[in-house]
Amino acid sequence: MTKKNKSALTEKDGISQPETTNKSSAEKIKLNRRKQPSVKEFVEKILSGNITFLSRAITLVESTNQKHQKKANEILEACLPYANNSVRIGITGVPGVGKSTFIEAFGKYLTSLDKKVAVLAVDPSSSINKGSILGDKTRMEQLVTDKNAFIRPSPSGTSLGGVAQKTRESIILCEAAGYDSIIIETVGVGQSETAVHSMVDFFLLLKLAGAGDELQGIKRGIIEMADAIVINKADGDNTKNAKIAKIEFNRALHLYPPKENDWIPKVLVASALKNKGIDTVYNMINDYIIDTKKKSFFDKKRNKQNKFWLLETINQKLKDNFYNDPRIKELLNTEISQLENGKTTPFSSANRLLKESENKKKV
Ligand SMILES: Nc1nc2c(ncn2[C@@H]2O[C@H](COP(=O)(O)OP(=O)(O)O)[C@@H](O)[C@H]2O)c(=O)[nH]1
Ligand SMILES: [Mg+2]
Repeated sequence: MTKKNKSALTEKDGISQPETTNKSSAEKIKLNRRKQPSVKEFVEKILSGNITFLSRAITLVESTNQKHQKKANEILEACLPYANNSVRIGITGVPGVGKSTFIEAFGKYLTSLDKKVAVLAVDPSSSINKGSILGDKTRMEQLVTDKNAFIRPSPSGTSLGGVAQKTRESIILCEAAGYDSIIIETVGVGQSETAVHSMVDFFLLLKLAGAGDELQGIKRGIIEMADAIVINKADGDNTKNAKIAKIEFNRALHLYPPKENDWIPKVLVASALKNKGIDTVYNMINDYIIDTKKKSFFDKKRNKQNKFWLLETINQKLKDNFYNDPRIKELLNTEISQLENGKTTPFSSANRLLKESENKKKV
């Protein structure tokens, strides 16, 4: 059994696969007979909260097949009017800090409040090491079996832009399926934190208490992005250190200029393992949402994010079209060897390539 197959997430994914579901046999037969349901059928099923169809639609979103993408786009457009009604929370932190454990505890807390929780991930490295950050050490065993939770590992892809776009689209599908709490886990590699920050309402940074000097080792820019820092593993011998760390982070955060919405990032302590402080984190996020909705900042931020993703998607598409063009691929190789032989400059090479791409479009 591969590492991936052992993960509880794969089991969860399994629940969503038609072959292994407990769906009624009539539904199974229907799914088998007509391999690809219509857009209308997809949308109806998603809106009724059908996990099998939600999973299949996400698979279409993640597919690189053009036919699948076209269908995915039609499903997305039809689902859009039913989306948006959720709180989107991003969670980041170094590996081992307890993200998965925290998401499990937090997710269970949310479902205990009758909320429906979808957990997605942005991990561009998952396609390289074949693992998922959601499926590593902690498998969220309780959350996977919760009927009000839907967990989906990171889409695979070569570029962060691609992975992030697929996750954003999956958010829309999950919301249309009635998930009112969307949690997006990311590991702090490269630009993935920035990507997740630009698709969530609230961005949470998990930290561990160290031996003093708490700001050491914290990535530049992450403080500006975080709406809250939660010092995890505040249990046992670590309880005191966590409290000290809280004071230090609070002091440090006050040195930063206030955010656009006047929100001063909060620092809390929690123990994901012992289920301590989870309710406090929930209340804080809730206060934030109420406050930013009152000030219309909530919608403003989402609009800004939509605009950002519009431009981002255009950039991505332009690049993909360019680099995937076989003519360009060939010419690029020629230009590179010309460049290596000192026969041309990067700028004239680039111009020739771009011109070639333009010419091709005209014919
Ligand atoms: N003592 C303690 N251990 C924790 C806590 N949260 C997570 N852990 C442990 O830390 C390890 C890494 O946790 P995991 O959730 O997989 O971290 P991730 O890599 O950030 O997702 C696991 O062995 C967890 O049991 C906590 O609050 N207290
Ligand atoms: Mg994890």
